[in-house]
Amino acid sequence: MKINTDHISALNKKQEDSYSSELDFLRNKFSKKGITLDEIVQKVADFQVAIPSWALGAGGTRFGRFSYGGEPASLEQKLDDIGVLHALTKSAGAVSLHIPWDIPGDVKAIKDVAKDHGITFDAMNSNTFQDQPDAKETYKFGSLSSADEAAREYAIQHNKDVINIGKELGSKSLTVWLADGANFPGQNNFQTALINTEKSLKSIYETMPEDWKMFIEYKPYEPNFYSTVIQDWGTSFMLANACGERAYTLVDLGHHLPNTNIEQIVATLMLKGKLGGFHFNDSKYGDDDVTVGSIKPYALFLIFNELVYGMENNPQNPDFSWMIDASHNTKDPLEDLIQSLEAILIAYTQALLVDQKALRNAQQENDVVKCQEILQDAYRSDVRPILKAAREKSGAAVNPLQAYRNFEVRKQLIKERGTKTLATGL
Ligand SMILES: [Mn+2]
Repeated sequence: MKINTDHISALNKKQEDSYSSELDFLRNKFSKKGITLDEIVQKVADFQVAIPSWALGAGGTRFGRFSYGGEPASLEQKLDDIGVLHALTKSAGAVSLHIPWDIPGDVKAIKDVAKDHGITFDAMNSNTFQDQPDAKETYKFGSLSSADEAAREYAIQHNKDVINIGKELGSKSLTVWLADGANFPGQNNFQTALINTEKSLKSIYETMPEDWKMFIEYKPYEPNFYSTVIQDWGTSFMLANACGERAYTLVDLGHHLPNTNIEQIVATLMLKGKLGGFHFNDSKYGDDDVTVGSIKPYALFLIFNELVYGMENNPQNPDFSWMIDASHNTKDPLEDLIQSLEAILIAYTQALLVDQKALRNAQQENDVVKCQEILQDAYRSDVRPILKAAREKSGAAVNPLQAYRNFEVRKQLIKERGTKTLATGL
């Protein structure tokens, strides 16, 4: 399945008039504040988010998984799905692979498929949270942190193997998310587990090519319910510093305890030049699989406000690896990803509209009320016309979800692949 660009432009033509007056309204409103809308449209058009290879099948919970017709059954088909997303949105130009779920059989063929869709290979993800059928050691009681040296070495070697696969594909980074921890008090020695983890990460870091980065992801709980070895940003930051310059913290929106001030974490890490990766999702209670922006859009905006500030003021921080990290089983995964991209771009655009100069002045004057007004003036602007203009500019569908339904993509995929295919992954 490939989206025909002529079909996209034909569909766009029908909608040209529908947003131009709204765009003019925004242009006038923000030009009075010295904000140039055309620059913002360009920034939005340039913004790219990686799609994880595991988000294209029906996701699920540990209680059940309800399949969706036309799921991709191979890595090629996963890339084809991202190709559809990228053609419709022009903002999904990268894939983040998960090993061993997506080991490419024929590297050259995979690279050709990706190139054909305009997709690059973003961070590689290792997996030491489940045993594979042919596993020589078990991760049941931990991997990089394990008290068992053989299990640790096995997990280290797996990460090195992932780097080697990534090197062939042209990836430049490795994301390590460690499920290691304890389910019961007394199960682990906290200090030993941390020492082991640091040693293991250093060993992986040392074999990374010079132009690679390592992202260390944290999570407070799950799958372990008493403690996680890398439980918070502080632990990740400490480990990244121990490894070296090219090791960074990765923030996943869903990996925080309720009400954590994530925007402050983002600001602190960027000041220190140590925020490398970013995973989008949302949560109401403690999950991390709900569509980004569907529960807490204002929090997402506040986080983006710090990200935008950091991108403009913290040259010490590298460019980000952005990725969507969510997958649920009650939506068509491609529609869910289109909604995710929309939410991300809306929050990003709103943050770009914050009158930074006025905000600095109001902060300097301790005008608390004005500070809040400035933020909310940006947040409460309907920025969707800007997204539409950005998409039109980059050749994407002005309304990707509508185009997806109009082209009957899912129906086509079911016709091509059948109703019983299963994507590899969770
Ligand atoms: Mn994540």
